[in-house]
Amino acid sequence: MKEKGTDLLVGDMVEVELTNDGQGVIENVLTRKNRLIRPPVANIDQVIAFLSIKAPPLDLFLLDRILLAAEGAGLEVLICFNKTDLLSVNDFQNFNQITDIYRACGYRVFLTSAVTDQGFNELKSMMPGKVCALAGPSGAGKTTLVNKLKPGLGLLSLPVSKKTKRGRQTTRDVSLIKLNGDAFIIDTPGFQRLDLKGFTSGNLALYFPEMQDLAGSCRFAGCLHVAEPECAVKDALKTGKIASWRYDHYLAFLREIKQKEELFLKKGEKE
Ligand SMILES: Nc1nc2c(ncn2[C@@H]2O[C@H](COP(=O)(O)OP(=O)(O)OP(=O)(O)O)[C@@H](O)[C@H]2O)c(=O)[nH]1
Ligand SMILES: [Mg+2]
Ligand SMILES: [Zn+2]
Repeated sequence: MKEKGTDLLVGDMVEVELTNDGQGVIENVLTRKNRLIRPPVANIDQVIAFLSIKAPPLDLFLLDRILLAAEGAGLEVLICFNKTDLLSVNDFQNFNQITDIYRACGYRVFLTSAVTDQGFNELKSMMPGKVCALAGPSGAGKTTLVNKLKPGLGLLSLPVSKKTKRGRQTTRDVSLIKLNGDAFIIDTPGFQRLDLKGFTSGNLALYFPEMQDLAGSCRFAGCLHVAEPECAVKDALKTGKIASWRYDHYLAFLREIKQKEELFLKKGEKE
């Protein structure tokens, strides 16, 4: 099939004109209901933030970025922590605190293992009637999951590097796969970096579910929850209602967004 124009994403709905040789030409790309920059997909119903707990090590900074990107695009997002088989009993206790925090934020959290099959059916039960896109670092086990969902598919999956315990960027393309019934899953290349687009320093906290409701209780309207007095978010941090790493990530994202805003202003001054 030949494409007309280049800005096509997996998940795009298109109108195709059939040609005499049984092929087709894309005549029109229909308006997208949503899109993500990374993974580059369109018209999805659900993002599955898919990370391994070990090998590669759990990266909560990346997880919070994925959650933010999904929330920013107005998408439902699930969290899947994979490779639970690699956890010791002690590890599990620490890890439970992490899952509790995300659940308290309102996220649905799944613990899975391709080795023991833990959580597989629960995760699968979230897919009917939806187009789900996997998003997470290389080596987390995304393709392994897709191969389990559709036996016989045989997508390439490779062990993580013994030396670095990181993935090897095995999947290079985005592929949409039809599962039984009306479920679709999108396998995607793993990534480590994810730019924040479409957020402002003023609206960032609205995308952190645990901060959303508190923001109205801060003394100052427009409080950014950094050093302002009588800040409800900072109070919640002190009493442990907000997890320290979530707040630290908020501050890091805020710095990043502010830098972009300052650059934008400087550019505006020059013009
Ligand atoms: N122990 C363990 N290993 C797993 C699990 N799931 C996947 N793996 C292994 O992890 C390695 C990486 O899996 P992939 O499915 O290729 O990872 P990926 O997320 O698709 O990686 P990229 O395509 O590079 O983004 C493979 O050796 C898998 O067999 C799991 O639940 N437990
Ligand atoms: Mg893969
Ligand atoms: Zn505040």
